[in-house]
Amino acid sequence: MTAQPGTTRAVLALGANMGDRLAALQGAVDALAAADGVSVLAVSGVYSTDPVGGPQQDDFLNAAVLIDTDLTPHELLVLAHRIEADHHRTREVRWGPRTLDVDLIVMRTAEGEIVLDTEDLTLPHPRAYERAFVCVPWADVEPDADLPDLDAAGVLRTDLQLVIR
Ligand code: PH2
Ligand code: MG
Ligand code: MG
Repeated sequence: MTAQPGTTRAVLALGANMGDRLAALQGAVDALAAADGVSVLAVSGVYSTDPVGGPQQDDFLNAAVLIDTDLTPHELLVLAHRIEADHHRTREVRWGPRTLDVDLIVMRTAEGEIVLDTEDLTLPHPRAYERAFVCVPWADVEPDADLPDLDAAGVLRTDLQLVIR
């Protein structure tokens, strides 16, 4: 589905594997809902997932959020980073453990999908379609989204476990 004229629809992916993971995901949703220029339309279930990539680390909780926003992609990125920082997120190890990760997955205007490749932001998210921990929650919030066949080889969902709906 596309956004209303003048607004942008966006899918955000949330992840956490340190500290109180569920509180961090809920805190991110609350912060998005409270932010100027953002309306939260839907929140996925919360999934327990095996870590993908990076060092050996604890399981993640992952979720997805569908929003409408007046923010530009970079304004939304700044908001995502602010929400991460508010949850004591540090960036020591790429793909390493984190208290909260808020990733921009796709953004769409009435004109279509926003395609962007800048130093700090690439849209659509370059690895989203390979990651069951992104696509499965995404399908919750956008059942009509054009997602890969999640049961097909290459996108495993055996590591996914729905913990809250
Ligand atoms: N995020 C990563 C790296 N690996 N694995 C899971 N299961 N969930 C994540 O959110 C995740 C990951 C980098 O952002
Ligand atoms: Mg991130
Ligand atoms: Mg990430």
